[in-house]
Parts: sequence; C-alpha cells; structure tokens
Amino acid sequence: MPHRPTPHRVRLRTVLALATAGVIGAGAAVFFNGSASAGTTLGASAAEKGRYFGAAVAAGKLSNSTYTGILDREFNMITPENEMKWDATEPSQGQFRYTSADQIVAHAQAHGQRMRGHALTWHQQQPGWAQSMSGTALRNAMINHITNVAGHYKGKIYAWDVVNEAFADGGSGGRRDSNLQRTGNDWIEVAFRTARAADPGAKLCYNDYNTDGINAKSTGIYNMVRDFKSRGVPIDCVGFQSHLGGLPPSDYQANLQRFADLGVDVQITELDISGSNQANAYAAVVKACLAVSRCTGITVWGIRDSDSWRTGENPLLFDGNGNKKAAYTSTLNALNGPGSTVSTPPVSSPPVSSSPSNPGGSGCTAVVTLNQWDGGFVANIRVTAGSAALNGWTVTVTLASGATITNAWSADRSGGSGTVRFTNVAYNGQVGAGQSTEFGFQATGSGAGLSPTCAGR
Ligand code: 9MR
Repeated sequence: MPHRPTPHRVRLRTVLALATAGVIGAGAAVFFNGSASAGTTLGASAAEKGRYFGAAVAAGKLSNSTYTGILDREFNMITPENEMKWDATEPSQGQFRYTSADQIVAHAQAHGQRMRGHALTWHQQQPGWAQSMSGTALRNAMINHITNVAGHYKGKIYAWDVVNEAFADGGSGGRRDSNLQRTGNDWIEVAFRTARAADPGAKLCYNDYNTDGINAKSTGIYNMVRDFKSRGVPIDCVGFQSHLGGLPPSDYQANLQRFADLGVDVQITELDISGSNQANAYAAVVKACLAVSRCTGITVWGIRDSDSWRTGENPLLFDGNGNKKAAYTSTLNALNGPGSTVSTPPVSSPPVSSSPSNPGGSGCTAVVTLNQWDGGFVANIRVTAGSAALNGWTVTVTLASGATITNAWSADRSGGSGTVRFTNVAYNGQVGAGQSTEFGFQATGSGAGLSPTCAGR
C-alpha cells in the first residue's frame, strides 16, 4: 500500500476542475473553547452559525507549539489524519493499538474540541493481514474491527466515517472494486449497522471524493443513501471531501442540498484547495455550506501548507510558518457573512426536560426537522433526554389528514396515519442525560403541523 495514493493524486491533478448539529456522544462537547471570540476565529465564527470548523490532525505534530497554537485557537473539531485507520488501530488481527489516536482524543477533550472518527472501513490503509483476506473471513474481520474501534471510542465521537471511498470514479455510478466489495454488495450496510450497535450516539457518515457536484459518482451515492433511508439502514450524514483545484462546481450547493433533502446531514470533510483562485474558492465553499441548513460543518485537511498531503500545492489556510493566508481571511469573512442557522439546536444548548411544544414529555423532548416536497416529506425527529438518562422512549405524532407513512427508520411504529406512536429500537433506547438520538420516517401528503411529544422510560 503506497503511503501516498498515487491514483488519487493523479486524479486530483487531472480532475481539478471538479471540485451537519446532531447526535453527540461526547458528554463534554462544546462548540468552541473559552478563549475563542465569535467573529475572530474560524471555530467561533462557525459556532455562531451553529456549525463547526475542523482540521485533520497528526498525533506526531501535537508536540509542535506553532501547530497546537493554531489548532486550539481556530478549530473546534478534529479528524485524525491517519491514526484511526484500520492499519493504525489493528496492525495484527485482533490486537488493537490506540496509542496515537487516544493522544488526539485526549487533546481534543482537553481543549473543548469534538472528534470526527476517520475511517472505520476503506479499501486503502488496510493492514497487510486484511489485504490478503477475502470472503466470510474478511467480512467477519471487518465487523470485529468496527465493533472494537467504535466501541473503544463510544461516546467520544461526533461523527464516524464508517465507509470511505467505496464508489468508483468515472461514469458508472457503481461501486469500486475492492476486497471488501467482493464480500458482497451488502458490506456497506453491514458496516453501518455494526457501527450503530457499537456507538449509538455517533453520527454515521459515508465519505467520498469527486462527489462535490452532481455527477454519476455522487448520484450513485445519493441512490444508496435514499435506499438506506427507505429500508432503515442507519446513516446520518454524508461527507464531501472537497479536494479542489479552484472554485467548487457550480452545482456544489445544489448537490449538498439534494443529499440533505434525503434526511441526512452533510459535512465538508477534507477541504483543501490549490490554485490562484484559492481565496475565492474557500469563500464559495463556506457560503454553500451556510446556505444548506443541514450542512453542519467544514473540516480542512491539515493546518499549514507544510502539513498538507498535497506537497507543493499550498492548499491550506496557513502558510508553512503558521501565518494566516488570504484564504484564511476570505474563509473567516464568509463564515461571518449571511447564512442559515442549522435546523437542529446546537449541541451546546442546555438539555430541556420539557417544553410547551412537548406537553406529553416526561424527561425527554422531541424536535422535528422536516423536508417537504410536493406530495410527500421526510421527518427526522431528534429525541433528547432531560436531566435523567432514558431507558426507552415513545414519541407520538399526529399526521395531517391524508398523510400516510410509507417507511420509518431507527424506531418501531404503530399506525401509519392519524396518531402514530414510535418506540425506540434495541440500539437507541438508552439515551444519557442531555444526550440525543434520532429516528425518522417518510410519508406521502403534508407534514404541516407535526408536533411530536416524547415520553421517556
Ligand atoms: O492525508 C492522508 C495521508 O497522510 C496518507 O498518507 C493517505 C494515505 O492513503 O491518506 C491521506 O488522507 C486521505 C483520507 O484519509 C481519505 N481521503 C483522501 C485523503 C488524501 O489522500
């Protein structure tokens, strides 16, 4: 396995024209640390819009004070650049090694930063023993890997990239060939179900590149997400890596929006931009995210140009000496400009044990986010525990006349029209004090006037 993925870099050079607040496991999560002033740092400005601003971090650089100085001043979300990948966390089968990843998590916790986990499954950076496996043995090894790694970090990860880069480049819109794909087309949904069982509080994301505009690859992923939602496969978010060579494609925002309309959060997960139009391009990405209410945050893939995997392209916001670049200023200005607030409450909001909109609430609240189109809608409902943990919950919703549920996910339901009751399933009944979980449903008709009530056990 080459250290730097040559095909990926070649693709970046040749296809350069191409271009989520939610369920939080981390009890200590806050949006920005106390020293950050709104409007003057990336993290604080993003937080003012109900979003995060993150960076990929290498454990080996945490001893560099220039690096950590910028990290802790500017960023409130961290993705380990390599330390949580399969080769790093399970170098020998069944023997797990978390030293470097734990160092990053400890840093994040000490500085009020949240974590994106990256990546539970990928065709690259597999340990040698997994690369040479196939069939049932590989499938079982994958399940064991996800169970252990997501279990080790249970409650500490905002969102996991459960599956990374599983779709093919080019016009097929289909899956990429890999040893994992050859275990059966259902490997992705098995990965997501396994991750949900291991850490029910983490958002579960699918993450990929060259998906920034509406194209065959992003449409293949779109169809998969729609299918997962319709069948109740747990998926909460889609990551758009956004390794760009200039302005994002003109349909960048529309592409984010069409995924959001399926009922998932969207996140910019590995942003870096080369080229002379860099400052404008960063601003365009930020504006697109702010215009999509379910775009919950942006992560840049490194801090200084010298930290980037794209050697010599200087695609980041700080120069090699740690000075702010023009792209930094345009990014900050864009964050401070107009933009929608997220449709779900920021995670730093104090938990509410009851509210007027939840008259049946005993120890929990239910908040609905609606995506209505002509003739139907998707409702995502966030259940938040009050000051005591829940051992189960029931949410009651009264549908408008003529509305009928076609499918639901992450909850059992009784009824399909009129008054419908949703009860937790096995993996999402236990909700810690102040913590949240989500379920949803799709229906025909109008979603007007839904006001869910929540009763806890
Ligand atoms: O930045 C990462 C680099 O240090 C590694 O050598 C490389 C190995 O494949 O992975 C890089 O990160 C990748 C990320 O995990 C997934 N999307 C593409 C990123 C750039 O290659």
